[in-house]
Amino acid sequence: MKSIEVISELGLSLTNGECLELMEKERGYIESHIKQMKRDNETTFARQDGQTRVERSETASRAVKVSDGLTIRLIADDDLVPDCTAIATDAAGRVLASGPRYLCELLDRDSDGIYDARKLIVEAPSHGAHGLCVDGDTLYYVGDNGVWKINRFSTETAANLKPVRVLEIKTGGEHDAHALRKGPDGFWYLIAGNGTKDSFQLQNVETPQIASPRAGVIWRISPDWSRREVWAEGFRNAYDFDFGPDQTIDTFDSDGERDISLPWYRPTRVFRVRQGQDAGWVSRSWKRSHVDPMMPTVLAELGRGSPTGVLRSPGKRLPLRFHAGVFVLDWTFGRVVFVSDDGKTELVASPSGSEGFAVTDIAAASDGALLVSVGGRRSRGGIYRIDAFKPLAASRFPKLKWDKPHFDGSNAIMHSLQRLRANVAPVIEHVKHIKDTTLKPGMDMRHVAEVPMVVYQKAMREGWANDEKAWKKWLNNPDNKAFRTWEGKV
Ligand SMILES: [Ca+2]
Ligand SMILES: [Ca+2]
Repeated sequence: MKSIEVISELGLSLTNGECLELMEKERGYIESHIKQMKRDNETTFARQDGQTRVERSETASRAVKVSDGLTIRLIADDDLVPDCTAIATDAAGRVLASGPRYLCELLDRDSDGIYDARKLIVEAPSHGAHGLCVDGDTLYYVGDNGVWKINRFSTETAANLKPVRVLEIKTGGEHDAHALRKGPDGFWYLIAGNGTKDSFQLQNVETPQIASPRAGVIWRISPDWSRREVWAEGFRNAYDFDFGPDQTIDTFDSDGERDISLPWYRPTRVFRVRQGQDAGWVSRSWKRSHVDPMMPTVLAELGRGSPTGVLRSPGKRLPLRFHAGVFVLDWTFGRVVFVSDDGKTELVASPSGSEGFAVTDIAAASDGALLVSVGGRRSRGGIYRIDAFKPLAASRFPKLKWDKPHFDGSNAIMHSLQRLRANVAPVIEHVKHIKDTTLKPGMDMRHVAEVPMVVYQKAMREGWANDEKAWKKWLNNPDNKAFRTWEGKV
């Protein structure tokens, strides 16, 4: 495992990545407590570690390398945005950020492009927002077991800002509710990880496309929050999404990290999803392959990683090659990757040395540059700005077309495939029952699988129903694992 050194402002040396959580626990509590005391009076320390804010920005910016034609600059440091989990921008150019127990607006009092103070909006949510979304003068955040809204966040004084919960849903864990966005159709879209199945009872439209949702889902919710429908299902733990062309949504889902060396391992994948689709994560060690006709389009496979932020390219200002596609973030390896609509990928930013670059969220600045936050699991917080070396004139960027659904094959075919999958579901349930109740499988007459009738009929049609070799091949194929009652090689 690649490890990234994070030097905190207190001079502690911590190891990032999956072991960070364990190693850092004790240290993190003390550290965050001290930081909290420092922040309580909202004073900003212009000088730390003998360096000015500008010098610290220069050092941190040099530790990240960016792709040709781009520049990067740290614009908010750990003292302003510790352990930053989410960022958002508004049309007036405000930058909003959240982390554990803070949601704030950043201020640049001397207009040098580096934030030097912050205005606290609310001391919440406790684990830092996972979703942050501005709609006019209303700010929404996802955290503290719900979606909350704060009216007139930019004009009212902090004492008058009272968050109101508009939706109750599990948050705070790494597999709970995450990002929120307002769709081009005026509806709310909320993505939730595979730890939120208790919330499926929130679905209340008359004829939902997905009647019994599974795993991680994307919700579509009416503007007044009263009508709720699961729009897509079967994600493992995608954190963020953005709208793609023709009523699609782009998202970045996690891999099956425990199965890294096994044949059925699936890497992190960037999906382009349509309404009603199932992204194929069924259970631990069982994720469907992209060749499955029911799967969303897989725009890219990006190996190991921990997917976080997703942003449709703001287009304007950045070099032309970044105009049509989506930016995705990987927390584990500190990668910002661009995936174009035709599936080409480019590494946009990554750490140049051993400094941490644990990317958590991405937003478009009002001028079209990219803002990327770092933090997570109590690591160093910050916000970087990625800009074009020679910005293009910010004019006439084509608006995203979202008025008609994406056409991908015949609906009749999709419906019959859906029916076929529904037919197979009882067989899978039965297999689970056999597995759970059979303690010692016999050695000679071993029950190895339940074969769905549709598969047997297919074998008859294709002439291999009596071919022992062909059946062994079918049974040993990891894609058919769900039908196996005993998992050894046949
Ligand atoms: Ca400044
Ligand atoms: Ca986001």
